[in-house]
Amino acid sequence: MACFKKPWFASSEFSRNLQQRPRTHHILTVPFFLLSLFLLSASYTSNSPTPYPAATPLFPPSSPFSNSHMLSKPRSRSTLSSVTAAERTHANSTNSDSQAIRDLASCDIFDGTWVRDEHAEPLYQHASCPYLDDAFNCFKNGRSDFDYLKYRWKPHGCHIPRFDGLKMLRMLRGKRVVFVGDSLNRNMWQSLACSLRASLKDKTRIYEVSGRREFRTQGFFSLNFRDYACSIEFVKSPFLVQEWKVLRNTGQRETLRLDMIQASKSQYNNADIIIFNTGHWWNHYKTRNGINYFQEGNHVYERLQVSEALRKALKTWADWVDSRVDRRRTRVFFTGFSASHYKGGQWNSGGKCDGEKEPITNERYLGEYPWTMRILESVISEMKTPVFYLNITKMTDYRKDGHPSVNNNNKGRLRTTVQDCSHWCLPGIPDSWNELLYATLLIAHNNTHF
Ligand SMILES: *[C@@H]1O[C@H](CO)[C@@H](O)[C@H](O)[C@H]1NC(C)=O
Ligand SMILES: CC(=O)N[C@H]1CO[C@H](CO)[C@@H](O)[C@@H]1O
Repeated sequence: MACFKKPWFASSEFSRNLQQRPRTHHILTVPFFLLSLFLLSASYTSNSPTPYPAATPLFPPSSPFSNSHMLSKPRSRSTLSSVTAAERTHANSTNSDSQAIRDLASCDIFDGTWVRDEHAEPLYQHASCPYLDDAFNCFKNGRSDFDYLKYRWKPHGCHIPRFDGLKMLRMLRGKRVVFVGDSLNRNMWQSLACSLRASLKDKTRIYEVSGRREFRTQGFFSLNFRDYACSIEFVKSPFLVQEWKVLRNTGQRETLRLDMIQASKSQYNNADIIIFNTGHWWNHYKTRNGINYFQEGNHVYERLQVSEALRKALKTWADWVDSRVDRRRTRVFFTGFSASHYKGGQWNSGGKCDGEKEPITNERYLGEYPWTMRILESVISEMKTPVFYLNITKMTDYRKDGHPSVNNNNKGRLRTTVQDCSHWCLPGIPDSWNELLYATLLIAHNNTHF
C-alpha cells in the first residue's frame, strides 16, 4: 500500500475519531425542527446547468483503497509536509496567516472554541449579497445586535487560515460544486456563494443559471462564476431519498422511498465536489412517527422506527455514491447535524431563542451528539468512497446567539409565535463551515498540484 500516494482525505479526522470514540447506542430525541415556512414541496426548474469545460481532476486518480485502510492507517507524511509547503505559499501573508496554516492537516478542525475577536469582519456585508434568502437576512429583518459576528472559530490544535475568496475560486477553476440536502445546506451554500461573490471586483461576472431568486421554493439552483468557469449549486433533497406518493382507497398518501435516491434533474454525480447533508427532517413530526410513511418497493411499513428508516435511507445513499460517483474525480463531503436552540418549546410550540446574545461557554450546556449522526458515521465507515465528514455539531451547539429567531421575515401574526432557532443568520455561523471547507481544499490543493 505504501507505493501509491495517499490522498489527503485518507487521513482525515473522521478516520481517527471514528476509532477512538466510545460507542454508545442510545437514541435520543432530536429537537423537533423545521419551520412551517420551509415545508414546501420540492420543485425543479426546467433549466439544467451549463456544461463545464474539461478540467484537470480536482483529486488525482489513486488506487482504490478499502475503507478499513482509510480508517486504520496513521496520518501520511505527505499530508504533513503539504502544510509546510502551504505555509511557504503564504510567505507574503501576515504572521498569523502562516501560523494559521501550520498543523492544519494534522489537527481536528472541528474540536475547538469560539474566541471573541473585536476586529472580526464578516466575509460579506449584510444586504450586499443578492443570494440570501430573506429568512436568513437578519439585518434586513430587523436584527440590531451584531455581536454574534464577533467570534472566530478556533480549533484547539491549529489556526484556520483566513478565507480568501479569489484563492478559492482559483482552486475551483473549471469545477462544479454541488450542495445536496436540506435548508441547512442551503444556508451553507448561500454563505459560500456570498463569500465568493464578495471577493469579485466585477459582480456582474456571476451568472444565475436559472435566472430566478426564489431560492426557497426551488429545488435546484446554480450560480456560475464566469471567469473561473466554476459553478456553485444547490439541490434540494431533505431526506436524500425519494419523497413519494401512493394511491390508497382513502386517497393519495405521501410516503418516503427508503430504497431510492432522490432523483434530480441536475445529475450531479459527476460534479467535482458534492456536499451532502440530511438530519433535521428525520423527526417524528415530518415522518409521521414512522406510521404508514416509509416505503421500500411496493411495501409501505405500517410502522418503522425513524432510526431504522434513516439507516436504510443512508445505506441507499451510500450504495448510490459508491456505484455512481467516480471517486477518482469527485470529492464527497457530508455536513453534520447543525444544532438547534429552542427553549421552552419546539419550533411549533412556542420555542424561543430571541434575546440570546452570547454563545454558550460552559460545555455542560451542550447537547448530546445526535443519534442521526451516529447512524451516519456507522454507514460512512462501511463505504468504499472516502467521505470527508464536516463534523459541525458541537461547534454549532455553542452558538445559540446566531439564529434568526424573530428576525426571520415571518411577517404578521406568525412573527410572534414562530421563531427560527434552526437556521442561521447570514453573514454568520455557516461562514465558518465554509472557512473549514476552504481549509480542507487548501490542503488538497497543495497535495495534488492541480
Ligand atoms: C464528531 O464530533 C463529536 C463531538 O461533537 C464526537 O463525539 C464525534 O466522535 C465526532 N465524530 C467524528 C467522526 O470525528
Ligand atoms: C505534499 C506535497 O505535495 N507538497 C507540495 C506542496 O506544494 C509545494 C509547491 O507548491 C511542493 O513543493 C510540495 O511538494
